Amino acid sequence: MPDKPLGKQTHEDAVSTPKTEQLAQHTEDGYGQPLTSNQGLRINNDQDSLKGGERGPTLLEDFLFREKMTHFDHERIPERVVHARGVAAHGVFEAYGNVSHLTKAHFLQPGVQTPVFTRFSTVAGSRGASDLARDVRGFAVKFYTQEGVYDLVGNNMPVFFIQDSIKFPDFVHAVKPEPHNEIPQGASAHDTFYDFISANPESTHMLLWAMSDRALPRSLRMMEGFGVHTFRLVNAEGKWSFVKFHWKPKLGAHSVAWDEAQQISGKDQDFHRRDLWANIEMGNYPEWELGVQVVPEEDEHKFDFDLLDSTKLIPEELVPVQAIGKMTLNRNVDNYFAETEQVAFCLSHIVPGIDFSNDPLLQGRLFSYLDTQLKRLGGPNFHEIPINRSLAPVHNNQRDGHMRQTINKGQVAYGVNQLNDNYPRQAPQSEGGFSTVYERVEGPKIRRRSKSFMDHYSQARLFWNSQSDAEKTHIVKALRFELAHVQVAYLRERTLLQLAQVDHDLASRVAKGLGMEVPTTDGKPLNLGVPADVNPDDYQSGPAKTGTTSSPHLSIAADSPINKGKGSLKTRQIAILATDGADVTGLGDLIKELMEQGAQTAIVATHLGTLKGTDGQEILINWTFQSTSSALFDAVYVAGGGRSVQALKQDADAVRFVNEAFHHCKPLAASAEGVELLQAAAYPGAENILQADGVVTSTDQHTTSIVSKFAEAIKQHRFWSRELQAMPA
Ligand code: HDE
Repeated sequence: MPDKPLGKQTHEDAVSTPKTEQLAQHTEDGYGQPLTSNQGLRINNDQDSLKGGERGPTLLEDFLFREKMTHFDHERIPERVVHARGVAAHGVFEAYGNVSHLTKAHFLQPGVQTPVFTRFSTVAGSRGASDLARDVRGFAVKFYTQEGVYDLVGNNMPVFFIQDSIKFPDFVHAVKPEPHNEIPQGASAHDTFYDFISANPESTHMLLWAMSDRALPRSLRMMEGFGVHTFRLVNAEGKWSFVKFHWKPKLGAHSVAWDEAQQISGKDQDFHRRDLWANIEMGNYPEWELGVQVVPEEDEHKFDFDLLDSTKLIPEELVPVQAIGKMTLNRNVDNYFAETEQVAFCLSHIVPGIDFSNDPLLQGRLFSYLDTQLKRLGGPNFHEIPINRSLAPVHNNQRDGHMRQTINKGQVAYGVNQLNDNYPRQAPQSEGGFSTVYERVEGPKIRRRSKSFMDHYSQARLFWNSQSDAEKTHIVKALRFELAHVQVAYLRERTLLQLAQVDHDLASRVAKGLGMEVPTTDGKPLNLGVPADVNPDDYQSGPAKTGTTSSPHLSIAADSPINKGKGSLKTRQIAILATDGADVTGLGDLIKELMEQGAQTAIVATHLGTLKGTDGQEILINWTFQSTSSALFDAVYVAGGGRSVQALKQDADAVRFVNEAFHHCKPLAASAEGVELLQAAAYPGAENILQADGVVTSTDQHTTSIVSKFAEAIKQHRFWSRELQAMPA
């Protein structure tokens, strides 16, 4: 299968580079060296096993065969139970915030640069699942600081499904493929997920995030990240404040349409992985600002939600996000397994100046990640794997264990010793010794959740209220899709009941698509997650709060704060539809102009090779309608030229290409006869395609005015208004 448009080697490279050089580019390890065993023994035949006679049985003596096969048999390590599918890159974090009064963390002090390794992931699917599943994305950053490794293991959504980590195995079992038939792969649209969701109202807020556009990022480079929990920042005097971490993408936050996501999954299930890889290879390094929301210790109880509850966010209207640094990802991995697969994130990887809070979800994670790494990486020495190694020197009395790499010297392997002058010694705080913040903890030993965690719907409503009309429609459609895949009607009803607590309009729009009525409470409690011997009333959601009713920062519409003023053509993929007989005069200028603004273009035609323009000029074709899809592009341009357009109009795949791009609300442009292809692609309800938002046409060939109008349209990302008009929900 050839590379996709963003691939390292373009079709043009492949055509112009001599065969021998093309092969040499792929020769890395051991180039020019003899083949050896793992012990360095040179091998003279790696093609035949050792046999008793040419046609006889293989001999047990064949140690070379056994070494090779044993290694192969053990090539896989257990995949992550969650976040199995991931992609990662190296980069640098540069701090520039005025934070010394808040934290003593060295890597956060202005001017300090720290190497990072960042792994993005989907949660539910296994390693081979599609990148474009409707799912939460993991956003885990390992900072190799001078004071030790710091891991900020976050997601692309600021809240979570549950409040206490003891429920995590239940939640994960519910969302993962069902145990009897292992269906569906990487999808929440099934009964067990909605069984869990509809019985656990604490999940309702996150459910809306997972049904929103946030769950379908256009690119990993175009999504926000969040530390989710409230952590603490600690300054040199030991004074601490609460903090929430945010990653804000420089390119803005953008998503794709659900129908498009499903098509991408079929056409290129490595879409996000490829996009990240290729853009880093091309020098389009993605960047995020690290921001913090800081709450002084004394303001802990100032909010109408509990800061320790991970199903709640702090609206940016109440506590603004201050930028304190920037992360740039600028180097791809050399080896996926050694780096991306073996990287081990742990919440307990912390540095002085940052500390944990008592959030019960965070506290449980402190146990789970270390435990997971022991299982996945086979023992307690995973910190010695190159990708996990601290850049700060490591000295302690831990010894031995599976796959120990360090060759410790000397006779002392215990603390409090005289033979080694008591080294390695404990470090005072003034020399960077980590010390947990002093906090008085008092209370009965009790298995209970605080009543301050029990408002399950107010912030779900805040999120709903903060969405644009198009985003709301996407949530409604997503829930219709998901619940249509739920077989047991009772679970649909129960989910509608939860939605009705958030907003009646939301529930009734979803219900309409399901051919149902919004049910009224049937006397059953909304929360089935009430422990035995506890008064159920103590675990029911309290009355809805007033407070902030809408927060523009929660939307990713074009005019939302995250996207305002950030429109650009940078890294946008533009398909140019043309085939033999296209009017190529000026097409080169159009392509040049778009590329100068940072876009990438590809010619899509009815056949591969070259196309002959009206003036006899030949242009290299990148893709055919059979080998790519409009779902893989951000915008489409149809070149003029009677013969070319005629051929495209007669090609059902070409017509569908345009039709789908329109359906997915993408910018479209056409010159001269190219306009006819747009008209041929209109579907019922979209007959006025040429007047629709984001459709740019010109009666002349490739004029400068069409380029600038088209560029403006691409900067808008999508024209969801079309969807609202043609496909209301
Ligand atoms: Fe995780 N999570 N998680 N999680 N999580 C894992 O650790 C866990 C949670 C997150 O790219 C596992 O190494 C518990 C919230 C990311 O390697 C495991 C709870 C957030 C990654 C685990 C949570 C996350 C993981 C599986 C409930 C956002 C991928 C493999 C308290 C703040 C890191 C592994 C990577 C991975 C446990 C909830 C983010 C099993 C018990 C909330 C980004 O240890």
